[in-house]
Amino acid sequence: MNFGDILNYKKGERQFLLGNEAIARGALESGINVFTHYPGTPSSEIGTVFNAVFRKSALNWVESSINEKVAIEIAGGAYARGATAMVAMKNVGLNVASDPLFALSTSKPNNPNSALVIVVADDPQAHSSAVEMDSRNYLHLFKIPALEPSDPQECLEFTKRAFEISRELKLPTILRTVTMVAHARSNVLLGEIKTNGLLEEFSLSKEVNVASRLYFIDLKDNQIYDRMNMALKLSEESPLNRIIKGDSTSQLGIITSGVSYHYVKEAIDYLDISTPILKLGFIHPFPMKKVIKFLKKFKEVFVLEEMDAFIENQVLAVAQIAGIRTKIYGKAYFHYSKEKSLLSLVGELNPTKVTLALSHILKDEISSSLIRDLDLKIQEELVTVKRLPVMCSGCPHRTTGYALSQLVNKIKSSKKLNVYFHQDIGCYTMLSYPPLGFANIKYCMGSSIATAQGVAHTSNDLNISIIGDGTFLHSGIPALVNAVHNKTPILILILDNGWIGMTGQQPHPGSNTENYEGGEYKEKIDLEKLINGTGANVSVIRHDYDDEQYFQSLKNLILGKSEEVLEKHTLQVVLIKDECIQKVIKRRKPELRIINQEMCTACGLCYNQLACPAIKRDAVKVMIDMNSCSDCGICEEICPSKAISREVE
Ligand SMILES: Cc1ncc(C[n+]2csc(CCOP(=O)(O)OP(=O)(O)O)c2C)c(N)n1
Ligand code: SF4
Ligand code: SF4
Repeated sequence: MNFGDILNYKKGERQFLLGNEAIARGALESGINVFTHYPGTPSSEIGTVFNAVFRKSALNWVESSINEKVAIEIAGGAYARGATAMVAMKNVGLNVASDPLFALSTSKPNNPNSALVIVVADDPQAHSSAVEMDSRNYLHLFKIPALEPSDPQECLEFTKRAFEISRELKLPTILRTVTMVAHARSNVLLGEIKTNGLLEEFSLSKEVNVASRLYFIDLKDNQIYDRMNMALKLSEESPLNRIIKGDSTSQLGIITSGVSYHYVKEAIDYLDISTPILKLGFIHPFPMKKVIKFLKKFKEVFVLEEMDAFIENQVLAVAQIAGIRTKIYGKAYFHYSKEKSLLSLVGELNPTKVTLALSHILKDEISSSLIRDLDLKIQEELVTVKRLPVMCSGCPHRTTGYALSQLVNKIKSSKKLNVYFHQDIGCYTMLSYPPLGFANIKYCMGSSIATAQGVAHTSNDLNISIIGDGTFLHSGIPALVNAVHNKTPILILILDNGWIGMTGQQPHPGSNTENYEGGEYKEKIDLEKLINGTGANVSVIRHDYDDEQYFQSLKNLILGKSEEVLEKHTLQVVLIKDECIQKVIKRRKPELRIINQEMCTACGLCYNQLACPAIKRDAVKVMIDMNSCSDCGICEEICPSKAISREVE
């Protein structure tokens, strides 16, 4: 199935869609004019769909922006002008977008069609994130409405509703998903694609679009809180907050939202009970009256949600305000009690965890053998093998990491100092894991160049920043300018693999987008010129696959530049141009390599220290797995016995 097909599906059809595809379809059915995003798992496919359909659709503009701040500002500009706009990002992306969003949510566009939906995809268990962050906590700060779908069908419907709410209230509206919704696939009943068209006439009125002290206090009073009250009314009356009836004599009720609703349904089926459920889809503002009415019916209520106790805490507050004595269970309740192992505030929920927690609440009504079975089941689930993430075979970052591994001890012992690695966010983050282990500090995208400065100002050691091209463009440039301005002696390695590798090889402004679907109109930013423009010393090295001395040249360059940093107290930048192998293998037929068993001494350099996953050792020999090898050729260059060579046909 092709992501671009979404435009061809007709009203009334059922298509087997990803949650992310359904969101894109929902936006197309809402007559979207402008889409921007910054890739980040689990939100990236929304951008892939829009990039694939852009030129064939009625959209005015689609872009993968340089970062989330710019993405939301572009969408926010279009929104002020009267467009129907969407911006998508992952959880931590909202941190980057939060400054403009705060101001944006206090403004009020003057145009009747204006609507802005912000899709934020959270990642419980941090499967593909550095941190586990619940973006819902921003809702109280921004004071904007938010919806949370449970499955792909709701992704489509809630997206459409989010645009309507935004248009009606003139407030940006958040659509919050989690991995298991964004990446779930199910049949989705489709509506009709709409082409809204932009009104020729529009007004950009200063009073309603400018967040400045002069207008802000009035705006906050009249617009933000008034609009929040209107949003609250919508939330109280919304069918997205609905009760699923159960046993009318049940002493227990369940309040849930998002994917947890499906876990609850599975748990109820498994335990063969019929508990009434309040399913919240319009999660902010919190529908207090509806919740109070629900609470009053039960002796006990169980709140189930992914990540923080966001809903549970509001249920507790509402119960306190209304003087309701219903006992409230939830993740916070279990987490802070002796029963933490039953349900924790950390990690991802699943049907077994939910069933187990529910069965413990209902322990007097459920057979003890069933609870024992569940306990065993969860123990089995916990023994899943934990594996470290690995870079692809042939990944250029492995080559750089291996070069560093050969230099570090040399520098440490000859200069009698320490070498500190400042890591950033990208596939190269995996260099932090064994056998290489290059990471002393790693915070967030773009932080490596600044953390290196922090340590350099307080020690004489060598500080090396490792940052990818995508991350450098996203948020590394200000820190580079800062370092140049302050003449801070650090070594910056920019691992320019041409793409945003980690999230699926999406383009960034420095990518050659000629071969990228929908990207032919993009101008490629020359990183070398950009860095030169800051006044930094930059040396460039390219991986040419015919150069059999690439690894040696890379090593020499990094060593030379490290010495310059230490001896001349200068800032040095090395731009390593070695394309992501996942892109290279699409254009080049790999030349496979073999190991000559007579020459191989099983020294371990290639399979242990370079740790290429395509090279394996069993009891008798070292071999290259032809299905995994991607022909980077580095093993051939580093083998001390010259045992590795190209396969001759
Ligand atoms: C604020 C933020 N936005 C998005 C992401 C998702 N993400 C993870 S790594 C990455 C960029 C990786 O690109 P690059 O630095 O070029 O390294 P590569 O993966 O190509 O090696 C992105 C966008 C994130 N982690 N944080
Ligand atoms: S996707 Fe590209 S950059 Fe990421 S590990 Fe694979 S080869 Fe390396
Ligand atoms: S580096 Fe060469 S000698 Fe060492 S294990 Fe690999 S193939 Fe054998």
